[in-house]
Amino acid sequence: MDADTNNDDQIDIGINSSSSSKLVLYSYWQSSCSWRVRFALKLKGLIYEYKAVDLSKGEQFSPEFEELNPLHFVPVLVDGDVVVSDSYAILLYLEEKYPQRALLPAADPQQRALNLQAASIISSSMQPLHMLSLLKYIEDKFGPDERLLWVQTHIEKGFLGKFLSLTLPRLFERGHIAFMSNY
Ligand SMILES: N[C@@H](CCC(=O)N[C@@H](CS)C(=O)NCC(=O)O)C(=O)O
Repeated sequence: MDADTNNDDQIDIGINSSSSSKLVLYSYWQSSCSWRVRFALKLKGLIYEYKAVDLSKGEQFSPEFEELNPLHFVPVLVDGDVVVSDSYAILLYLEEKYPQRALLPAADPQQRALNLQAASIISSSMQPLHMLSLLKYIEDKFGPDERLLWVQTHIEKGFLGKFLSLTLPRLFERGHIAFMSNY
């Protein structure tokens, strides 16, 4: 695992720079789950250390990383003594611990629910069907053509579904929702 500094993500105003906790994000550049968290950290102006876990080299299976997430998935956020894995949980943790620049609309339960619905569709109903370990399993069992077909089918199904393709863009256009569902 490389411990490198991601300057791009750290140029912000650093709202947590005076706090005692130090944020560390275990991430991989091709991981959409990790990007969700990176966007949120950036938006909230939080400074953090970026630790790359190279999934292509199997670094998610290292003993050091297994201590943090026995499921071997990035992202993992470490905030002092607190360790949170799973992007959805990390977003909600950040929202509660660092409420500045909210990810969710403040008051309206319906708008909050729509945001959570969009985030949940992507993180629970779509992305798990494309994770590296699953695609490797499909390729090993059925070959590379089946792997490609599987990915295309499920990405199209998710993005062409009525909620993400019609309802959500309409709400964005009208300025009704533009928060957590952006990620
Ligand atoms: N539900 C988890 C899923 C995490 C996940 O699937 N991470 C992928 C990268 S986006 C991963 O680490 N894959 C490693 C593997 O499949 O071996 C989240 O949203 O964080």
